[in-house]
Amino acid sequence: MPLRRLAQNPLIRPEDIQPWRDGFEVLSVFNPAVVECNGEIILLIRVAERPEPRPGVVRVAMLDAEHDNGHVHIEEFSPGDAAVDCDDPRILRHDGQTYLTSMSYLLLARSRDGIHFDISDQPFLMPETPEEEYGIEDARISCIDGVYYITYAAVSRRGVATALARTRDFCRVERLGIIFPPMNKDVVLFPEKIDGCYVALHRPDTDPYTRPAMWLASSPDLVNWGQHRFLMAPRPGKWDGGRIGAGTAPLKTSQGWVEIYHGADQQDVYRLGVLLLAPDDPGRIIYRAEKPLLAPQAEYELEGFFSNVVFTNGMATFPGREDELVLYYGAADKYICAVRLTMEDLLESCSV
Ligand code: MAN
Repeated sequence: MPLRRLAQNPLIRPEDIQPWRDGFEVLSVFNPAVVECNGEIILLIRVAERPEPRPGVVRVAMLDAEHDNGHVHIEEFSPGDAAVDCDDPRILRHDGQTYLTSMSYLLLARSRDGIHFDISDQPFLMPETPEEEYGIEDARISCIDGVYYITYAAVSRRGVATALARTRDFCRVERLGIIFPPMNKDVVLFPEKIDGCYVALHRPDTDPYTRPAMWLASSPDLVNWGQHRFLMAPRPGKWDGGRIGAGTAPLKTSQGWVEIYHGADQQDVYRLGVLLLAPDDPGRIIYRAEKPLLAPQAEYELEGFFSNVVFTNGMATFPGREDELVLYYGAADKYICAVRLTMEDLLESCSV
């Protein structure tokens, strides 16, 4: 399918943002939630910061769990210590405990043209609760009846949970607590009720039984979720053979719900693919892409903090172009990029 990477990619880089905390550096700006609001495109950027490095130690930041005051403290580990495992740059394991090598928060950016963004100088949402001890990550936004609902991963020593927040104006934000307990992430909300219920895609971690798969759940009020139904699993040997998870908020089209999801293969290369779900029953898959829509190819996707990753959390109508979409994505867990595609091409790719 014809996809056009924006010539201005990466649109946002770590150096565009000042560290929020003294003594920290911005490692990555990536995986933004996306929504259109009053003629603007709004991104909720995941900013990952880490304590400035010191020679001979790995420094890990986390919320000060004893005092519920949003303060962080830093623990230092020696990479030479046999009990320390830091093979994956994203995490550090020590004595049966897993930590993150960076701490993320959510930052708001606005744009009228979808390309140039005004980035706020104040955080939109900071880690605050014990379940957010290691940070908050990978938001998604769905506008339901004029209210913007934000789902995000809350990471702590208790695991990765998904929390919900809501805002009407992107100024004030209200936390509604954890809606899916650990281990569960990649939660996206359908923008309207289906058959009288709110619906979400979610991704429980089912290790060691099977690879993490996508599920559906329903709710009367967006807070209490039940009626869980299996949707689809990774396909070993294919581009989405390792792990999968929902990406964009499902988009209502003439042919059904279009969902762009991520799939990692067994070598941890992250790609994006298209899914079409039946309009009246999102548990019925009309189409699932055999080939990815977007795969790491550009230099900024092949090399970064975690290489070979494209990961989306949202898309929007391209400003001024009714028939065109702009899909935002995190590239190599370091940058924010976007591609343009037409609705027609997207729907055509789903017709089997
Ligand atoms: C996980 C999440 C994402 C990240 C990918 C690739 O799925 O932590 O935030 O982009 O891994 O590292």
